[in-house]
Amino acid sequence: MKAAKTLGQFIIEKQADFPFAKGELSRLLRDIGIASKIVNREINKAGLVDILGEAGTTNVQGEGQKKLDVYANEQFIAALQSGGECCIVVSEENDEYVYIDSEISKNAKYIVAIDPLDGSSNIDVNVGVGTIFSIYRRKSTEGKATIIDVLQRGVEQIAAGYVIYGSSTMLVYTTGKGVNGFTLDPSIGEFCLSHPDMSVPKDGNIYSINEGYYAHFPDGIKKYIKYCQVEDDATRRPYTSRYTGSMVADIHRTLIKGGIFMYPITAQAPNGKLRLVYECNPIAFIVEQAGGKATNGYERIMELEVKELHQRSAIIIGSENMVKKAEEMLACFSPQITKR
Ligand code: P6P
Repeated sequence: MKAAKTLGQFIIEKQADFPFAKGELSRLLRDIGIASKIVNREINKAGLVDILGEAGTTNVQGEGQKKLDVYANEQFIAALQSGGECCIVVSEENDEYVYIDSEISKNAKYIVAIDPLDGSSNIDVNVGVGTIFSIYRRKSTEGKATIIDVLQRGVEQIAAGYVIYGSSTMLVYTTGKGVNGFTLDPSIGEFCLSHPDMSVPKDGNIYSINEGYYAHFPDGIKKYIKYCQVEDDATRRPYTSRYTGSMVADIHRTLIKGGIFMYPITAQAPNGKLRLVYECNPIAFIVEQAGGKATNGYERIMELEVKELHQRSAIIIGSENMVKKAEEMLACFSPQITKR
């Protein structure tokens, strides 16, 4: 039986993809892998010890922070601080970016944007939650990195990934040369290559959207939902609806089975709900690298201008042909009024 390839071995092997790499990115990815194993351990215990429930604080989104949110955020920031390869961390849990001002990080050239525990409202009901991360190279070459280094478009990402803490724990990432998935083997405490060269089927029959907001969706989205439900066409079977309320879980399913995930603008969220920097852009990078498509309904997610840390965006993402169909319906029934 062939020995499983660990994440560490894979990262080192792929380092050759970067002729000028001196191992910093490899170390950064390994730091993230280590922190996710620590977070995974606590999530698996969540039902057993009192680390559920509100931590009594709220994050920049004004959402009640669950203790695991706070714990996960601390673990990832600590891992990035000690790794010495990261100069700034942007986190959903921090109003401002975190500048890592330490001796070992003084020459660090990477910026990491992270949603440390996405979908955390699902923790109490044991539905998969996830970590999403995005890695940029700082644009400035000297002095202290600043907000200019952070506000980069998605096309500038050099790596992105997610960890899904579900029925098994997986880390899925890309450095721009395809997408690979690693499953945590608890018996050895290592992420092992389990899903090499992941690709999104061009077509699918699963649509994923919170239909509770149906009344508030743009007409084009309403038309697309009805298209999925085949109200007017005897030649097609209805699609299946799947929505967990945890973006990482819905995206992971889309990556493996195909389908479309949509979080459009609504009356309550006129700019969309999901965050561009640490949710939409990293997930878009992964899905595009797997052959899928990611837009806000009108423009490619990764080309959207990034104006602020916690900027929101609508997102329509998944199987290329399904996203194209949704875009057609938006163009027809909800033409873009102003360039976002
Ligand atoms: P709603 C979780 O809070 C999250 O950020 C994503 O993981 C998820 O896709 C979305 O929000 C769910 O939002 O409005 O459907 O509950």
